[in-house]
Amino acid sequence: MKSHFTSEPSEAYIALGANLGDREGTLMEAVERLHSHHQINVLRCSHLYETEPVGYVDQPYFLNMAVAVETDLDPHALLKVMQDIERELGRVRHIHWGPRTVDLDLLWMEGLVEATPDLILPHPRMEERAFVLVPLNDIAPSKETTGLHTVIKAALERLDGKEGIQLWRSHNWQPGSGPSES
Ligand code: PH2
Ligand code: MG
Ligand code: MG
Repeated sequence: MKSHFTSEPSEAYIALGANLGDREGTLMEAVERLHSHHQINVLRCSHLYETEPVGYVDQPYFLNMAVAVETDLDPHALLKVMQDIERELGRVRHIHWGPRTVDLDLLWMEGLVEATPDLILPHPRMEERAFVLVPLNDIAPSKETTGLHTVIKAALERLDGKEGIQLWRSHNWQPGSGPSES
């Protein structure tokens, strides 16, 4: 655990996606930047998946992944860090659900149900999106009390398979050692 935590950290899950430029490099950089924040510790990192675009289909395939972090930030402060990373890595907002250099979505935070104009938790569309659920399934502990695992399992069954989701790279993230460096 990082020594900087001032209060008991909680666990949070973040989905990442990219479909422009060096997708893998950008995702890895986003994970590094999350981890290098003094109040965020990346605990687990999913494999990387290449996924068919959903919603707005006339755009390049995405790479998607998910991470579990621990943090003592409140969800709005965590979201602000995520949006800063998106901006620093060159994200420009053009088309709703359109192509993006990098997208970080806060999915779920331990014990939190929240509905404010800028943040809804759990993420309202995560149960409909295989490109979120498949990576999340890699990192959600199967023996946990929070019910996240149960939600993922049930949602994946309802989704009737994982069409349009291909394993791109199996991945075992360690701080400072993305797969491109090893
Ligand atoms: N993100 C979207 C819209 N569509 N499709 C895939 N496959 N992956 C994404 O991350 C994605 C998408 C809006 O955030
Ligand atoms: Mg998104
Ligand atoms: Mg987003």
